[in-house]
Amino acid sequence: MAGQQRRHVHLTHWGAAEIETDGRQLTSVRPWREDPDPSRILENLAAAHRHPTRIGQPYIRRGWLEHGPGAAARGSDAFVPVRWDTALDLLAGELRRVYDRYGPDAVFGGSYGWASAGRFHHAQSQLHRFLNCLGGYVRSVNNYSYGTSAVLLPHIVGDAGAVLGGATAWPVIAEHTDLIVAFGGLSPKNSAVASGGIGRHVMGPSLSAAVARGCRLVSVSPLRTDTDARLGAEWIAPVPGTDAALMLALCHVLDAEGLADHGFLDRYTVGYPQFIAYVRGDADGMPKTPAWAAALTGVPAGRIRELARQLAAGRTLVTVSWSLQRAEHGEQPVWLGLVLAAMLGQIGLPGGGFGHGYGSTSDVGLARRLSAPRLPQGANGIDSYIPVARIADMLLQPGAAYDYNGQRRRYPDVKLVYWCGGNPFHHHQNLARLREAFTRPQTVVVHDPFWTATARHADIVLPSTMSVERDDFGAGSGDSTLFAMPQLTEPHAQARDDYAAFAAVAERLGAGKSFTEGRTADEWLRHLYGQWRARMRAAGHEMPSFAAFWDGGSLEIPVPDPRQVLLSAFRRDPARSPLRTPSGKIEIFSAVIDGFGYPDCPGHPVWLEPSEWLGGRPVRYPLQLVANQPRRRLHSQLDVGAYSQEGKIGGREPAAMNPSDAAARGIVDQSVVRLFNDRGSCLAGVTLTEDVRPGVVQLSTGAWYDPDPADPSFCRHGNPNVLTADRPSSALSQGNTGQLAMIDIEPYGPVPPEVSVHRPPVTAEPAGKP
Ligand code: PGD
Repeated sequence: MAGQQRRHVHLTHWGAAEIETDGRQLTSVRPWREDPDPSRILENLAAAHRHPTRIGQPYIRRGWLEHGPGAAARGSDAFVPVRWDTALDLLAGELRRVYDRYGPDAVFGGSYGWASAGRFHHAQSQLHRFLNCLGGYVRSVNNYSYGTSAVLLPHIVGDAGAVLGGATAWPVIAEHTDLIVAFGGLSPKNSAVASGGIGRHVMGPSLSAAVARGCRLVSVSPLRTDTDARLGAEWIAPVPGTDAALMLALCHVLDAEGLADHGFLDRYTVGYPQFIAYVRGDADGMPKTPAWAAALTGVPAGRIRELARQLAAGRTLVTVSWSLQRAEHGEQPVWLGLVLAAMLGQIGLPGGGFGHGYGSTSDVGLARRLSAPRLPQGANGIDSYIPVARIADMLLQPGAAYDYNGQRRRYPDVKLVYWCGGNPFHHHQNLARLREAFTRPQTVVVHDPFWTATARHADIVLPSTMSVERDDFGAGSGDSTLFAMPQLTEPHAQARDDYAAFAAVAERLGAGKSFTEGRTADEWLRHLYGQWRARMRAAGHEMPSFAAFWDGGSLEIPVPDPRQVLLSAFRRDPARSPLRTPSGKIEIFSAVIDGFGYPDCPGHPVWLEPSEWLGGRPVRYPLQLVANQPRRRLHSQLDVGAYSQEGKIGGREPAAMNPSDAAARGIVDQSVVRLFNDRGSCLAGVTLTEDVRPGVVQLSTGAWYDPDPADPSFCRHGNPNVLTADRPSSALSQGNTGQLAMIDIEPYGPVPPEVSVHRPPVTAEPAGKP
C-alpha cells in the first residue's frame, strides 16, 4: 500500500476528518467540510500514527517468559520482542491453562475503554465476542463517564439511556429556551468528543443561535472555561462538590415564594412531600435556605434567591454535567437537577425541563436515530460482573463482600486480566493502588496500538492497528451519520487488527469457527451491513447497497423525531406513557432506594458532606483539585500527538490555578510544580488564571502515567489519577469519583526529571538470540 495516494473521510471519536495519505503516512488531516465546529484534537492524528511509542510487534514481559505466569517485576520489567506465532501460542496456552484450571470466573474481560471509532473493529466488542467463544468472562457494568447516574436514573426517571438519548434536541433549545442553568457548565472541549464518533459538532452553533435569540446562560462551575466565553454566560463559581447544596437552596426559594408548580408535581411525580419537608428543615431543624447554602457553596445568598426567581420566570432548562456525578455522593446533584426542573413544571415542554450531559459529550442533544450496524458479541456463559470502577478492589480483595444497588455481592477471584481498547492506568483513580492491584493476577494481556501505561503493566502485549489502518464503518453512539472508513495506510510495522489476533488464538483453542463464523473482516463488514439493511427495510427505510454506501462515503441513518423533547410523551399522557419507575412517575422520593438503607444515598436527594472538600475539617490539604477531561486530546489517546504536546509546559501536563493561591506559595506562571497529597504526587506545568476559582487547581486527565521507578505514586508527567481517591460515589452506584480530590501544590525545586513515557519501554534481546 506504501506509495499509494489515498484520500477519504475518516471517523474518529473527536470528529470526521478528510485525510490524505501516501499509503504509509498521513500527509494531510483536515476537518470534514460538513462539520460546522470541528475539533483541533484531529491535529494529534498524524504525528501519533507513526510515533515511536507505537507497538511494532508482539512482546512478552521477560519475567513472565522466563518463569511463567506470575507478577514479579510486572510494570518495571523489560519486554522481549517475539514473533506473532510465538505470542499467539503462548497466549492460547495461557488461556487454556486458566480456563481449564479456574474456569471463566477467573478471567476478567471487563476491559473498559473507548478504543477507536468503527463498528466492526470495536476493540471491546471483539474481546467480548472472543471470550464468550471460550466460555465467558467476568464483565464490568456501567462506565467511567456517568457510572453513578447509570444506576440512579433507572430508579428515579426510568432509564439512563432514555434521559441521555432522549434529551431535548439542540434545535428545540435554540428556538425555545429562555434560560439555561448549566451545573458543571457546557464545556466546549467535552462536546468535541463522542463515543464512537461525531460527524457534525452542533452544540456551539446551537448555543450561539439560542443566545442570538435572547437566551441567557448561567454556568455554575469552579472553572470559567467550562462554558465558551463567546456565549457571554454569567459565571457562578461554587466550592467544588457543593452544587447539591446550591440546588437545595434554589428549591427552598421556589417553595417559600410559591413558585413551585404543584399541578406538575402532583400529576407527574411521587415523594415531593418527603423531600420538601427536608428542604424546610422539618426533621433536622435546618431549613436549606440561601443563607445555609451560601456558607457551604460560597455563592452569595442574594444571588441564589435571585437565580431561583429567574428560573421560574421563563422557559428554563436545568442541566447537570456528567462531571458532577463523578464524585462522592454524585447522585445528589443529578437527582436535585431533576427535582428542580420538576418544581419548575417544565419537564416535557420544548426547551424547558431537565438535561444531563449537555456539554459532556457531543451526542447529548442529538435527536435519537435508528440503530446502526454492530458486531454481535455472543452469549456470556457466566453471569459474573463488577461495577466498572471497582477493578482495584476486585483484584486486591477476591471474595470480599460489597454493596451495590441493593445487592450484597462478592468479588470474583481473577487470575487473568485481559484488556483490549482501554487504559486503566489512565482512567482509574489512585494509580499507586491500581499498580498494587495489578500485582495480583497471574497474567495480564493487553492489546493496544501504543505503549500506554497499561501495556507497560502487561505480560503479553499485542500490537493493534489504528483505525486508519483497516477497513471499517462507523457511526457515533448518538450520531446519525454512518461513515465508510476504508483503510488509508498500511499497518504500523507488524501491528494486526484485534480481530485477526483473536481469530488466530481462537483457532488454536478450537473456537476459530465460532469466533469468525468463517468470515474475513471484509466479509464481516458486508454481512453486518447487509443484516442492518434488511432490518432497515423491514422498518420501511430503503438504504443503499454496500457498494453504493462504500463509494458514497457516508449515509444518514433515519432520525424519527428530529425535534425531540425529553419526556414529552410522558407529559402528554402519563397513564399511557408511564416512566419505567416503580410508580411510573418521576421519583423525588424513591422507596426502593430508601429501602436499601444506604447512609450515603438515602431515599430522596440531600446534601451530604464529602470525605474531602474545601469546607472539610481538619484541613490537611488545602486546595481542591478538579481532575477534568482534557482539551487537547480524548482521555489518554494520542497524548504523543502534536496538539497535545503543544500544550505541555516544561514537558509536563498543564495545570491551572488562581494567582492568589500561587502567590501564597511562591509559584510563578509557566513553572513546573509538584501537586501532592497522601495518595501520591505528580509534576505539572502551571498557568495562573482568574478563570479558576480561588482554592481550586485544575489538572486534566490523560497525561500518560510516567511513574518514578523508585516511587510509583509519583508521576513525572502529570497524571492526576495518582492524586484522586479510589473511593466509590456511594454504595448504591459504586461509581468512580475521579473528578475531585484535596491536594497541595508547591514549586518544584530540583531540575525536573525526564518524562520517559513518550519513549518505548526497555526491551530485552529477542528470545533465542545470544
Ligand atoms: P482512553 O484513553 O480512551 O481512556 O478511559 P479510557 O480507558 O476509555 O483509552 C482507550 C485506549 O484504547 C487507548 O489506549 C487507545 O490507544 C486504545 N485503542 C484505540 N483504538 C484501539 C484499537 O482498535 N484496538 C485496541 N486494542 N486498542 C485501541 C476513559 C475514562 O477515564 C472516562 S470515559 C472517563 S469519563 C473518566 N474521566 C475521568 C475524570 O473525569 N477524572 C479522573 N480523574 N479520571 C477519569 N477517568 C475516566
